[in-house]
Amino acid sequence: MPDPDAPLLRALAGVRPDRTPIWFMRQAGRSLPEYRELRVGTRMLDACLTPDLAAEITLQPVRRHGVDAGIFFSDIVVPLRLAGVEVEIVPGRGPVFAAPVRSAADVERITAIDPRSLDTSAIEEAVRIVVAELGDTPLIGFAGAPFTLAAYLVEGGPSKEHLRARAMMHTDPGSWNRLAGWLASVSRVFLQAQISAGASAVQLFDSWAGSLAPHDYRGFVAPHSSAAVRALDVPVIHFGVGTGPFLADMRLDGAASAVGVDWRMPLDEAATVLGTDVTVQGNIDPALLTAPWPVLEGHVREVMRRGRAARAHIVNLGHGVPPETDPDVLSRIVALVHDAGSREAGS
Ligand code: 1CP
Repeated sequence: MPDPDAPLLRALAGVRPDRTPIWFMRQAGRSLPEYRELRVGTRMLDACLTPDLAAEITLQPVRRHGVDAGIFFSDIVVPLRLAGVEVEIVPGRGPVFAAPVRSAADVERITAIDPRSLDTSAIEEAVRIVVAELGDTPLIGFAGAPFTLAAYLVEGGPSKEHLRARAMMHTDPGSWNRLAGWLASVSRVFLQAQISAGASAVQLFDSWAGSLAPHDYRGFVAPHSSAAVRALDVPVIHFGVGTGPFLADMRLDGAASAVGVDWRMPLDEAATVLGTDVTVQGNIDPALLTAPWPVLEGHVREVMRRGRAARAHIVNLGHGVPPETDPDVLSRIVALVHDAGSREAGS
């Protein structure tokens, strides 16, 4: 059972814990040799749906780095696969859909699938194994936000500017809202499966929201993201890259307990925009992971100093761990944050 006073959960509740919590987005995965070894011969989505494998991959970075949370090893497109949508994760590229969802008829077809029909038993089994193994350490569940999922689904695969999804909002708002509403329901079912099996918090990833104009974010996206996470039984972290121009909206009217900030906006500035009833998460620049240690150490200390402007701070990167990262550097950052954070609390 996770400790209800675990530093991550205290920070999410708005209390500054004695030890500053830290975890890394994409901490499981290709930066770890033990992950690469375990994945040989198994396709990504098959690995996600094999409970003991997904559980072991989730636990690897927790054992290695001593982070304050596990993040469930899965992918944002897993619930779509469970809904029967044909999708593969192509190595070196990302999610690719056999049939992109572009026309009103495509939207009609996909949204006819009942989100309550998803068989989430493999997810629940994996989460139960992880939670039992983690002991005091909390597990963070996650899902993709409707816009980031739509960015892949409408395009058919990864894209730079997500033009087709953004165009649909304006060319056929009815279809857009139907699709985004359905994606919100699918992600919510995925989150609820992880929560019912023991996840202590969840993160909604709207990684590509930064490609939106603020008024489009407000009008076409935020209501659907809110629907995905509103009134869940655990605290919600809401993350996106490049969301500075509409950061306050990322609070989702109080549905988010914490907002993740990328490396572009200093955390004290973010805290001013976000106010005092939300925790900040972030925002070590992933580019600095390859810098000489004294440079990186100075940067991490600066991130922690600026994070003191918020009601509470969860240290993380501004985006995911790059695959070529030296895992020892991540362990060293964890030790630094724990040491520096507890000195501060004790002083
Ligand atoms: O073979 C492999 O190792 C594939 C690489 C990989 C991994 C390890 C993919 C393909 N997904 C994942 C796991 C994953 N995906 C996790 C769990 C592990 C962890 O965080 O430790 C999570 C939270 C995700 C979520 C995810 N998938 C996001 C949001 C997070 C983010 O980084 O912004 C996104 C955008 C995806 C899509 C996706 N899946 C995989 C890739 C390479 C991508 C991105 C493709 C692109 O650039 O558009």
